[in-house]
Amino acid sequence: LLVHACCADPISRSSFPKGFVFGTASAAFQYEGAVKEDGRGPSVWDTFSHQFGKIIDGSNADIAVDQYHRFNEDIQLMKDMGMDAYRFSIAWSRIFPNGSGVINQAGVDHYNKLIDALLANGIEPYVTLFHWDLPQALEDEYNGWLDRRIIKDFATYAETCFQKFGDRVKHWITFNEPHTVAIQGYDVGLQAPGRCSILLHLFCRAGNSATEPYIVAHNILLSHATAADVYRKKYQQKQQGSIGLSFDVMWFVPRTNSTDDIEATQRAQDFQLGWFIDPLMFGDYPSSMRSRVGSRLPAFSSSESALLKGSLDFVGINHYTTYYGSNDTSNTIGHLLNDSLSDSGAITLRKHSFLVYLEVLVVWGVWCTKLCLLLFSAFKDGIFNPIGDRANSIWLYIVPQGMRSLMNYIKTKYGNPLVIITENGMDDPNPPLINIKDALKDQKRIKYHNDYLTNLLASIKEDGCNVKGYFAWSLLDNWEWTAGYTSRFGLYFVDYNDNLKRYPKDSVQWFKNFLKSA
Ligand code: BGP
Repeated sequence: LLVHACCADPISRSSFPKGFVFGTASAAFQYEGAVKEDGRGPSVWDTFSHQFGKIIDGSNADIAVDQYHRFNEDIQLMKDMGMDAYRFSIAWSRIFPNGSGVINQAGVDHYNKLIDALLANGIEPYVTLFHWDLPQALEDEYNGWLDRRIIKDFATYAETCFQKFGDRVKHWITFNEPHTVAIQGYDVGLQAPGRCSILLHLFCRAGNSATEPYIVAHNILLSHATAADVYRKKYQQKQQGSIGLSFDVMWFVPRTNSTDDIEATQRAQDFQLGWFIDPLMFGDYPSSMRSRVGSRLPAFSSSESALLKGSLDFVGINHYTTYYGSNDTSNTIGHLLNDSLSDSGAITLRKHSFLVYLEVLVVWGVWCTKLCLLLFSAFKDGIFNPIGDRANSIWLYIVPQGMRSLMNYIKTKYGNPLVIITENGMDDPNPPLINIKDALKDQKRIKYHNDYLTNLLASIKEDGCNVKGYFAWSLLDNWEWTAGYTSRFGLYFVDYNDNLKRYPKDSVQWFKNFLKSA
């Protein structure tokens, strides 16, 4: 369950195996800004963030942290810390403003410059192809991920990136957090394209929460597998790179040691990580999903299964937090809501969504029906019985041992695959709740990284888990989706009131010392 790390000794880079990679992570939409420059087409997140009430501070990412113009400056920040790598994403609509068709050379030029500058400074690029900013044109044309036509368009976009950048990019991540896309985008409707099936819920576009998340997930999985197949057949040998996907994975601990809670905890993990990784490892969805979702869960043909199976060179893990897992005895909420979050029969995943909702509600306070029902189920599960200390985001409990337990789970269940932690971090509040001087003293963040890394190290050294890299989320404070600018995950503080100046928090010095000791 929760495996505790043994060693109290201070850790440093030299405690980790040779060649272990340290970096920071980012995403195009959260960092770049410059949304109308050099021929970039709009994405679903441009549309969504400009709608009233979607983002808790009413902000958008038109400027974000302006990395489109300041990447050289930001690369110096990484270099100064001694980071080995940088994970960033390519904005699909900079390469194909309409999602498909004619390539936008100015977009290609931009990423060439970024990649070249990273390499010139000794920083290895890790590139995500899809970090949520789907070209709006594809949403308009055929409803984006809901339509199988997306598979071909994604594969063409991915292949274009392999062709243009693969001589220098050796680590490809096809998708960031497909589980988040399916649930937040198509079940609860909190993220783009904001679809869900409760029409009274003022927040979302009409959708069907009981079916759409599964269709979207299915098409994302097939898009990954198709792109990975193209990479392996045409580029991998020549370019000598690898291809993986980043999963969002919380760790779950049974609330009690009753069989019901233990089984529900496993189901929660099946409906989170298993939903996406099982098809890529074993060729099909977990059996608990197949039996509980029934005909609403799309099926893979045998050739699709073969394409999916083994299509990961590495497993990217975005891990932030741990939750209790508990059985949903009555499932009343599930029957009322008729959504995919009820299918697991575990309250666990719903509670996470509820906490994200609550965060949004604090500012806008209007979204009603679904919220009340989520509230009821979260109370049933005891939201005021947190599993750990909290960061700023109320969904983010700090439970470092969850990292070690999760690594062991992956090792045992999936045959010790190569794992890279592609995100891990915590946020502070935004001024005026905290002033800049205090924000720079981020001892809590230092402890967070130290303790999560200690547990990661124990999983490698003592348990034999095959982990080869760690990326902190995030290099800079940035535009955090629904939370807008209210949540600060950066190692560097960004002053949104003064020309986006970057200031090192104490955690920068901590990482510097940690990384120096090679
Ligand atoms: C992950 C995303 C990141 C980042 C992070 C912080 O799920 O991959 O893009 O945003 O979460 O969480 P949030 O922005 O939801 O507060």
